[in-house]
Amino acid sequence: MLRAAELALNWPHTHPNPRVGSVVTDASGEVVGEGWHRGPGTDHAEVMALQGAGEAARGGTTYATLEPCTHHGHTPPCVEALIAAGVATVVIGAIDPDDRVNGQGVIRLKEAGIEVISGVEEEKARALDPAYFHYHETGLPRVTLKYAMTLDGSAAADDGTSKWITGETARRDVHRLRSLVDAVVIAAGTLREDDPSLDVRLDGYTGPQPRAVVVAGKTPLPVRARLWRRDPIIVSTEPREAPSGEVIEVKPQGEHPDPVEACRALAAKGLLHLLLEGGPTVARAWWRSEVITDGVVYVGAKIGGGTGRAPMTGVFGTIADATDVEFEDVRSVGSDAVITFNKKGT
Ligand code: AOF
Ligand code: ZN
Repeated sequence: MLRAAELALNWPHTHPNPRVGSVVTDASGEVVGEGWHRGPGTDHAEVMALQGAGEAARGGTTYATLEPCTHHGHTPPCVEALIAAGVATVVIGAIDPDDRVNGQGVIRLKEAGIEVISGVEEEKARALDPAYFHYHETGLPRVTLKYAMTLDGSAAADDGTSKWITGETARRDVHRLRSLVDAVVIAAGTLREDDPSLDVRLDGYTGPQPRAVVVAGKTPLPVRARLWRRDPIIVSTEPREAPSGEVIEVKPQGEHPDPVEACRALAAKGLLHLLLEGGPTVARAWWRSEVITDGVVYVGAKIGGGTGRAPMTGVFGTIADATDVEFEDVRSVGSDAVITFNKKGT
């Protein structure tokens, strides 16, 4: 199962489909096939592994990090492939939360006389693709908040400048983060002020680029911006023209798009994992709407010493109202530090 989990990450860009890995052993327990999913329209992991195994799968065991599917989607059901291959035992990591499957896979395999063992390394299996599970359980995407700040908690200088809080290595790490999400989200203010590209610029990177998403209130969008080359999605509270890409309209919360509605609309487009890159107003609105599930904070080895501008500005209410989060990882990147956290219960 641990090998299957490793295989699942061979191609992390599967959304809206899940990352899934699979290993097939023959009747003597020897590995005879390995597979992983590569996104909509391609073979499911078990099918790829069974193809590698051929006749050797008969009487053996198939391991899959996700419950084999029972429905005809882009491809035929995996349970039928497992039954046809004469597999004796199927070992499953996590139950598939997709309504079309959700336990049906286990039932169908058992009905066919196959021994099923489920919940093996379940936590690891779910951790392969937290966004997929979060989406099917809540209808919302995983939203990772990212920002950089100085050691004394400032995201911008007194004159408003905010570039180069961290060094080169940390900035490269952001590109690695972007390569693992479906979309990078900013507010229209950041589009105007920073003119970002929001793409992955890493040597040798050949994977897909994340979609660029701009959350826009009532103010006009810039006519010229690098982002127009990337066909962004504009999430807007009203109909508007954009030089490229597409506009999706969602109901407002005050002046801005309602964060929950914006998230729902983006997830419905298959964007199950969003990286929220700012600025502070959108970060605060999305945090208060409780759509943010986790975060990555780069801490520059610098002290500002000014009045500065905090990433989201202060505590909402009193200090006792601050939300507790769980630090998942704290590590150095070059001369800076990066902290990844999960909001409790997500
Ligand atoms: C598996 N193994 O490797 C994957 C599964 O429309 P389709 O055919 O691409 O199906 C997408 C759904 O199939 C997805 O939501 C999930 O329920 C299941 N994905 N199942 O047994 C796999 N990728
Ligand atoms: Zn399948």
